[in-house]
Amino acid sequence: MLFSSELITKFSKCPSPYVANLDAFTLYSLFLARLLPPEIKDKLAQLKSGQIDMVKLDPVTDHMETTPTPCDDAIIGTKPNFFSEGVMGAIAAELGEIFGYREQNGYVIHDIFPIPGMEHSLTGANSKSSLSFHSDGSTHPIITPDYLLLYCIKPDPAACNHIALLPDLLAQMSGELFQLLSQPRFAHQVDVELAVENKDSFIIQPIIMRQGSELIIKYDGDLVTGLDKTSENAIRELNALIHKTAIEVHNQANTVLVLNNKKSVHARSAFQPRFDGTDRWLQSAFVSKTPLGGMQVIDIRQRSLAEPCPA
Ligand SMILES: O=C(O)CCC(=O)C(=O)O
Ligand SMILES: [Fe+2]
Repeated sequence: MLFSSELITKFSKCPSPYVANLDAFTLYSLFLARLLPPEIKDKLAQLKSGQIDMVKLDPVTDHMETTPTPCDDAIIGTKPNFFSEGVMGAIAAELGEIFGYREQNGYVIHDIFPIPGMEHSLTGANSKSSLSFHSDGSTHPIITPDYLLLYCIKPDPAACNHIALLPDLLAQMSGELFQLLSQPRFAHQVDVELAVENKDSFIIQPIIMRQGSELIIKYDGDLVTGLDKTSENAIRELNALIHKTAIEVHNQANTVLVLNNKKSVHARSAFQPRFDGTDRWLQSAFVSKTPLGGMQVIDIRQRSLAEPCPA
């Protein structure tokens, strides 16, 4: 749904989130959240209540970004205004609290674009390889995002997202497979972007687990391995199920995808990068539905300060 010109003006006045002190950005996001159109608020309410696990918003503006797509992290935050950041801040404020990881770069808005030399990496900066099914921050020792926001600044016709929802996976899963996936027989290698101290660290945990009275999934097709043959087979079966149930989502400029990051896994198809300023450009943000006590940038080194840990 296109925002009115009055809304676009207000969202464009959003302060920069690419600064050390996020107070101005998070405060203005609370102001913007109140202005979100009722249709968007309704969808977000359904997501919060668990009725649905994914929302795709139609383009919120017909503005086409003219700022060249960056191709390295040094030129982040160069758009003439922070409209998309304001939209994400408002949606995040409606769902809970926005946060980032100090180890990633400390920003609460992540710019995702192809980077030369990383065409086949296992990160969102890749392009010629597809990005495997995963949930974000699933190995982080302090907090895994409850919701993931993906704002498409510039699409690429070849690049689409695939999304598999946990309820669909569970509906088609055998009891045996469920029992295997819910046991701690899987090594989850810690994402390179999060592993500051030990690049080879991993944690042993199930893939499907319980959080309160709910089932959640923590998975990364590139980083999770089974500890024995039976667990390896379980991963193969899970992958087959994910591919069978996944839906394809094509982003357009200014569409926003909001996922329950603990009830879904997402992937991205391969595409050809050009590195000429016209490449695909997305922004992502993490949301915690549990208040973070002012810790918008999560730092593993301050772990004791973060206790008691949200799941
Ligand atoms: O580029 C995308 O569509 C998603 C990127 C992603 O999932 C990630 O960087 O974690
Ligand atoms: Fe992701």
